[in-house]
Amino acid sequence: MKRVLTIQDISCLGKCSLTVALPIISACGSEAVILPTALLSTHTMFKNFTFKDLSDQIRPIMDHWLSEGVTFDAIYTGYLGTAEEIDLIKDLIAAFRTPETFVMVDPAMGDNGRLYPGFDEAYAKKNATLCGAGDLIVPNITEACFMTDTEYRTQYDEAYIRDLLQKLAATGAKIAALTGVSLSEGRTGVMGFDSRTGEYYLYQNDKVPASYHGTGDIYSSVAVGAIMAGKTWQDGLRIAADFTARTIEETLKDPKEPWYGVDFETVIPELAGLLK
Ligand code: PXL
Repeated sequence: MKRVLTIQDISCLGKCSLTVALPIISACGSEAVILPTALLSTHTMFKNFTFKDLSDQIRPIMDHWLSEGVTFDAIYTGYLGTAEEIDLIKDLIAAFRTPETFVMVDPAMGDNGRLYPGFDEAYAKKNATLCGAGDLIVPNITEACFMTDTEYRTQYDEAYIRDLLQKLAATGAKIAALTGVSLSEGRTGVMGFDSRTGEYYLYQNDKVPASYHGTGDIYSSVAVGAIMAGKTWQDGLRIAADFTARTIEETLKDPKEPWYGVDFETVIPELAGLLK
């Protein structure tokens, strides 16, 4: 069985980061190992959330795993918390990486042209250095713009997306993918760029007319799960887009505040079909 280490926060309530990654990676048939970076009462779209930095635990946990000879088939990072923590995570990746390890970085830090509460431009730039360690990186357009000093636009064409992908690849990431890319009316999806071959991959599906919080974490978890299940990076990006769209469709049946999170739970049984 493949073993995936996922490194991100625990938001106790609010359907994001580890509470999403764990069930989805398991449902894709891989073992999910977690390294929590911070403990929050809720995600940061709630008011008055608590935040406990757990970075002092990273090195002791890592040293214990190293002494036990633990290995990982994939390392997948998401929302981290502090710039200092990113350096620790880079050390961890270097310590566990083998030529076979698949490293996926989701530099989760913003959306809709803004960084999430608590993050600044220095944090974004630090995340760009983490992206440099990625075999696959999956920022949204907001995150990509903050990491590459690019103007954020809501109206754009394919040339703007290709330019952003090339700037992302310049961080050192082997494959850069941008999520939330809409290149025609009523369609949305993902565009990827493999810097080793120069290949672009565009996948668009019908845009569900709603935008929910936490969809990025669902997307990334399915992508890494699908790739660990033997899919190519292109198929991983496509399956993750289809699954995420389905979760939004499901959520529309039971409308709740868009900042809360999406109902991915009832769509999990469909993963098996998507991964066939
Ligand atoms: O990736 C979304 C996310 C994860 N973790 C925390 C967040 C958010 C988005 O706001 O606040 C704590």
